[in-house]
Amino acid sequence: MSFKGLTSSSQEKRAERQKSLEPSFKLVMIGDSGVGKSCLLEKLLDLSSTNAFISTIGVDVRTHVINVNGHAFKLQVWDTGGQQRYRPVLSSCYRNVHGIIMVFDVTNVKSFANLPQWIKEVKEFAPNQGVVPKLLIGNKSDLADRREVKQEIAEAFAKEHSMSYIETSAIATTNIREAFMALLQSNND
Ligand SMILES: Nc1nc2c(ncn2[C@@H]2O[C@H](COP(=O)(O)OP(=O)(O)OP(=O)(O)O)[C@@H](O)[C@H]2O)c(=O)[nH]1
Ligand SMILES: [Mg+2]
Repeated sequence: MSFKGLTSSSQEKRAERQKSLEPSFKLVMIGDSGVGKSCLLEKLLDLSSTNAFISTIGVDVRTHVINVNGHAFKLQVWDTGGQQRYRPVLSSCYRNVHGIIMVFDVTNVKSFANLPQWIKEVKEFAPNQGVVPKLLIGNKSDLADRREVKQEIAEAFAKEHSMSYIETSAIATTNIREAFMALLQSNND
């Protein structure tokens, strides 16, 4: 099959370039609906966003090339819908995963209180979860006056569950690249 407008030699070059980007790196983002998973990913990928809440239906898979310590990684991010009704679909997302990003909203204590349930699902469905790097993100750090979860509490929780912890804001664009890089680097060590 040929791509319209591409000669076979440019197709070969394209294939070569793709190969040189190995290894590809699969990440799964999970967490309650509305915590900001899609917004964080949109900001990482520099996609224009209206910041409107368009709840993800099922799973949205996006690819991106990111440079870590001089290595280009082909990143594949599975942005999952946090609504309860999509949970049955999620079990198949964890196959061959290289990193798990769990997101809660620092202004919504319920999204923090639900983390043990997410951890339980990861344990159940991610066969390699014992060795795969995991990152906990406390998002919406820009809403300081509405904070319901203290940073120290979230940090202690993350430590207890062998996860790194970082606070981000998809709106103020704080720590987003840093968060993804931290996970990629821990896999590249
Ligand atoms: N103030 C503030 N609002 C945010 C931030 N991140 C996301 N939001 C808002 O939160 C709402 C939900 O964001 P989404 O990214 O769609 O949430 P989600 O986690 O993908 O939700 P599901 O797809 O249903 O699982 C949107 O209205 C965003 O504008 C943030 O860092 N700060
Ligand atoms: Mg979403």
